[in-house]
Amino acid sequence: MSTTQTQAITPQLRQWIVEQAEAGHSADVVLKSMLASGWKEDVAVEAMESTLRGHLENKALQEGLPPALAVPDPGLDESPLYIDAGDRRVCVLQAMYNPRVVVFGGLLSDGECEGLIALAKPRLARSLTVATKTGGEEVNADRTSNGMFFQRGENELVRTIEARIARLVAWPEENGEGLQVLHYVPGTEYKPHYDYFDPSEPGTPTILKRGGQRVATIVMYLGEPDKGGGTTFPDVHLQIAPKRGNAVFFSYERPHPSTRTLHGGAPVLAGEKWIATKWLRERRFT
Ligand code: PD2
Ligand code: ZN
Repeated sequence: MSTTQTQAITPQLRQWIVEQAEAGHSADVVLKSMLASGWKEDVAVEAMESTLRGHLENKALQEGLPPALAVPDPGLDESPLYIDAGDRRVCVLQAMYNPRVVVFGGLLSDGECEGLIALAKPRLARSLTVATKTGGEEVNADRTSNGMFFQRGENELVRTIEARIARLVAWPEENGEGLQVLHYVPGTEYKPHYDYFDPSEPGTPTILKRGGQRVATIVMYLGEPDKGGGTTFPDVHLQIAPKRGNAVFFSYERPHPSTRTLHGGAPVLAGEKWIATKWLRERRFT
């Protein structure tokens, strides 16, 4: 086949790709075999990606999983060391694909961390969680921090950070819930949980009216504890150190444990931990 001709991704090709995957051949092996048969690399990669994505989605739906949603994501295909987040260059320290977890260095300056803490301090109260039975809010023994919410765009510092995050993970600012600041002292923690709303809970339809599902979370570390207080992902035995100015981003394309996004804030053992959490919804959050 001439290289100037467009190569068509036929149903037969898609079926062959699925058969190879089901026979246990790795993506690398299948790609090499396609290249050896004269497929152009970009066409082969696109054929494999779209076919396997579609195949996995069909399987997931057959197994009764909720459909996959579009999610925010920092573009890391070319493994950049830094991302231009508009007003700041943010470092990519670590990236994982399943679950999708990205650790950023220097998302916030020390001054911004201190500014958020100072604005939040007078407004702290015992943290609540969403009451999934009713769609309201409740005190929860699994979450023993104190916290507060800023309104979206409430002040210049909040607006700056919201714009930076929107650019960093390519997701509209208006889809974000208000920034939440949390304060943990020794002994307090946030036990492992999922940030999405469980579709089987009776209060979930009410919650979803305000912008649909949560699809991603960014936890920004504002103040470092001396010991403990890492953000944990128990399914994959991952723990992120709560280093000031750094942040962990994770996304979940369906409200289901198969995303492996179970996560928690480990108990603080010494010193104080301050974080700011930003939850991102499917649509405009109202
Ligand atoms: O404090 C944390 O590290 C943490 C852990 C899990 C925060 C959240 N979840 C959250 O705010 O959703
Ligand atoms: Zn969480």
